[in-house]
Amino acid sequence: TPLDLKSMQVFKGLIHTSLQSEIVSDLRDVVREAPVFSPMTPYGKPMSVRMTSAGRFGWVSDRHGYRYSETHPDGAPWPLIPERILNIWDTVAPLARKPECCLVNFYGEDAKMGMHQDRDESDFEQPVVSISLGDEALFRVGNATRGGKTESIWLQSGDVVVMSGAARLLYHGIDRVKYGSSQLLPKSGRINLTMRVVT
Ligand code: MD3
Ligand code: FE
Repeated sequence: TPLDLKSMQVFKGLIHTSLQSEIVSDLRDVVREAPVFSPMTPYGKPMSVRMTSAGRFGWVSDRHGYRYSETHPDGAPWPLIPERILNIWDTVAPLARKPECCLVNFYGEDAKMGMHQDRDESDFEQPVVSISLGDEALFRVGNATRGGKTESIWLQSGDVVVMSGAARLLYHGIDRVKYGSSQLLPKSGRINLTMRVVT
């Protein structure tokens, strides 16, 4: 049974440790085909989070700004979203369309993600599903406009968050990672998978 935080659904510990490890090995295959990169912020500074994607679309950023692209910065199409990751979408969002993007974010020791909205998709009726792996992270959720009261929760390895309805357009971000808090990954750090319908 999910915990409701500002109408987002948090499924604590939905993914058991053996499935988490299998997903990490699926991600090694994804990264071999689509190497991680440090996207540039619009200010010309690299983001502290490194990323890659799977699915029809991936998230890229360059001098034109942030956008979805059907190709990796190296020009190749993105790898398919691994079946085990699609199965989690189907479990928590059975009525939704299929995800067209699985963004893979890598957080090292000092990585964070500033407060933002996910609003580059064309259908906000479709949910966003997030999977946390590895070190725990302090997740903050605010409101549909910038500012106002926020709530924070620690996201741990195996937690799944579903943003739909009123939650879909809330500002959110990652304040910090408790580096070394999980044994899942050989080198510590956190991986977040964010699946979305883009078109
Ligand atoms: C709330 N990622 O990639 S996941 C992102 O942990 C992103 O890497 C964070 O925000 C991360 O855009 C947070 C949880 C999440 C994902 C999507 C959301 C929260 C959301 C969409 C709408 C509202
Ligand atoms: Fe986001």
